Amino acid sequence: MGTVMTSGHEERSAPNSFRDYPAYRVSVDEYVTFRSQGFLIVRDLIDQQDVQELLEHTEDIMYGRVSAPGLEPPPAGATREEIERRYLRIHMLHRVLPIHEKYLLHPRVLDVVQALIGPDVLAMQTMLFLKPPGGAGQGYHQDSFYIPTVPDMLIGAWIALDDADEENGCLWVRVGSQHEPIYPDQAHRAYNQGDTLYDLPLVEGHSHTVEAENGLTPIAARYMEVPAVVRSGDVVFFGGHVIHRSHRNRSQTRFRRSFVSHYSNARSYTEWNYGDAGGPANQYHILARGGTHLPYAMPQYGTPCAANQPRPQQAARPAAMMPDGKGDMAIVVQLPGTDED
Ligand SMILES: O=C(O)CCC(=O)C(=O)O
Repeated sequence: MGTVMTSGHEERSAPNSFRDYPAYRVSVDEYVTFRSQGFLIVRDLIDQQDVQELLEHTEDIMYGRVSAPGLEPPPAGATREEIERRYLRIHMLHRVLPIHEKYLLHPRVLDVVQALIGPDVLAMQTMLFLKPPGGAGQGYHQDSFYIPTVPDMLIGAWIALDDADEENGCLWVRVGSQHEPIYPDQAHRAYNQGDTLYDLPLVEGHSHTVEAENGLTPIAARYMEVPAVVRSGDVVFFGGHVIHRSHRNRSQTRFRRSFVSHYSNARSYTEWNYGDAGGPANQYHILARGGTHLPYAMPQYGTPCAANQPRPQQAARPAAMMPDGKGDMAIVVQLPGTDED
C-alpha cells in the first residue's frame, strides 16, 4: 500500500469499512423501468453523511490537499477561480485513493447493480466529475463503446453529490435507445460486439459535443430525450447501450459534482483496462459481488466486497427442469388441448 495524504493527515492505516447500511431492495417496478427506459433513478440511495464525506474529499483534491499519482497541487498564486476550475473530471482514482475504492464498492449501489445486471458484479471504472461553473459537457455516446464486455452487461452508477438540473449540466438520456446496438467506429470495429450485425454502420464522433459532428445524433433523434434531474444522494443507473450526454454547466456559481462508477457482470469477459485494450483484462477489476470463473482483482484498500469476504453458502440447487423422478431429464409430450390455460 502506498501513502495517501489528505488534509495534511496520513490516511489508510485501517482498511476501508462501512457503516451498517440497510440493504436496498430493488422492486419489480424499478427493474422494469430500468429495462424499458434504459435508466433508473434511485432517490436518496446514498445518505448525506456519505455525500458530505465525498464532497469534502473532492474539495481536498481541488485545493491540492490530496497527493496521489496524477493529481497536481494548484500553481502558486492561482486565484480561487483558477483553482476551482482546474478539473472537469478525474478517472480511476479508486486505484490510488481508498475513499474512491470505498465508494466504488458502496453496498447500497452494489445492491442495485446486483439486482439489475448481477448476481455477479465486477467493479471496473470510477470517474469523479467536478464540472465547475462553465465546465464542458459530453456529447452523445454509449458507454459500452468505450468499455466493451462480452456478453455486454455494462452499467453505470452516477451518484449526485450536488443537485443537478438543466442549468448546471445534468445527465440527459434518450429513453428507449438502450435497444440500439453499439455503433462502432473504424478503430473499435475489431472487438465491438455489434460487428455481428451485417448492416451496422460506422459512426464517427462519439462524445462530440457539436451535434452535427456526432454520428450518433440521427440515431439519438429517434428517441425522446429527458433530463435526469436529481438531488444530492440520488443515483442514476444507466445501461451501456443507452445514448446519453450532458451539456455545459451554465450556472455562474454552482458546481455539478458526481461520482460515477461502471460495473459489468463478473462473468463477462473484457479487454478493457482504462484505455488499455489488448488482451484479457478481467484480472484488473474488483469482484464486488457473487463469484466468477474469470480472474479478478482484490480491493487494494481492503474495502469489504465479494473478493475478500468468505463466500456465502451456495443455495440448494434448483430442481431439474421437468424431472422424471430418477434425476434424468424426461421427454414430456404436450398433447394438444392439455394446456392449463
Ligand atoms: O456526467 C456527465 O457529464 C457525463 C457522464 C457520462 O456520460 C458517463 O458517465 O458515461
